[in-house]
Amino acid sequence: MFTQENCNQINELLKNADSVIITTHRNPDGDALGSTLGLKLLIQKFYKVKTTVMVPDSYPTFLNWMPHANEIVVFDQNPSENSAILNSASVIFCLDYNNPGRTADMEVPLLSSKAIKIMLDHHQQPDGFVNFTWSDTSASSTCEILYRFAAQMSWINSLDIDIAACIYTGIMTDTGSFRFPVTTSDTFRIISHLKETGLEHWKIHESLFNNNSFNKLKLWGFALGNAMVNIPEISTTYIALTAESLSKYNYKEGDTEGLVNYALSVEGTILGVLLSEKDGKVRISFRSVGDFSVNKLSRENFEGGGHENAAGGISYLSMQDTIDKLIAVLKDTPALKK
Ligand SMILES: [Mn+2]
Repeated sequence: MFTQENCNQINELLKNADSVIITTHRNPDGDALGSTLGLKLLIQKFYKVKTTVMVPDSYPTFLNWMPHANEIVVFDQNPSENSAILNSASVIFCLDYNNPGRTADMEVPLLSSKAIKIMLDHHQQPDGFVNFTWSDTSASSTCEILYRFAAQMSWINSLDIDIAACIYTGIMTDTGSFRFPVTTSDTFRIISHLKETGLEHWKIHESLFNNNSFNKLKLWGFALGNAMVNIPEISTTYIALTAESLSKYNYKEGDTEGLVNYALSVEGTILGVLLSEKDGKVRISFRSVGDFSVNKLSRENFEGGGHENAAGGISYLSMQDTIDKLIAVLKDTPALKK
């Protein structure tokens, strides 16, 4: 958390800033958008400063309904203009990531900007590229940290239904609908407060989960029926989606969100992996149960990281070479052997 002095400094910064940019990681998810939009709405309640949410690349359409989502600036739609906006910002918030590499092409302008940088995050091993760091790896989500930050800034009695919807979305999605062990009694106390604003939480579940496109479900059918491989000797199940199969089902950003959990749900599986090929790279999602660290696996082999049981990575090899490399690494991993 921050000291009271940190909060006083941040208050002064926001009072005197010309512009505030709120950033998050590439492939933004519910926690990324919930925390950035929620913070924007909070800042707008208390300060006059122009505040913009900027994401590295486009976000999934199932998050289109989020309050003020239509005002989000997508960095890669106009990199030169958006680099200039980052460059001239007074304050940049870094939400739901702790390593500038997680912002893809936004990394260079982000690092070169002279703005004061403030991190709120719950991923492992934060990088020291910011001026203020609130890193809590035990927090369920960045939205839960945002709530605590708002409480410390004395903003919390001004929660309204839109801010509550943003914070709820991040906590709910990052806890797997309050299922994962990171969900604590404090998490539920926060939800209770959010409900007091009049929040209709069921509408959020409807928007997120009963909103599948026909193509997406056909893609999931193909993924489970034809592209999933179980290797019991190493307690691993993976799903590999080539660029060709993604395009056959008219893939849209976010269509494979949550698919990796089906790989993990296979009986006896400790490691579930989703590999998807896009723009000549293979993006990898890892999920594990128990004390097998996918953060370590991804950091050491696939230029990524995240949490102990959920992490992302990338490979510049072909799909088949990536799978071969993955299996070779896992074969030497005693924790996965039967
Ligand atoms: Mn998160």
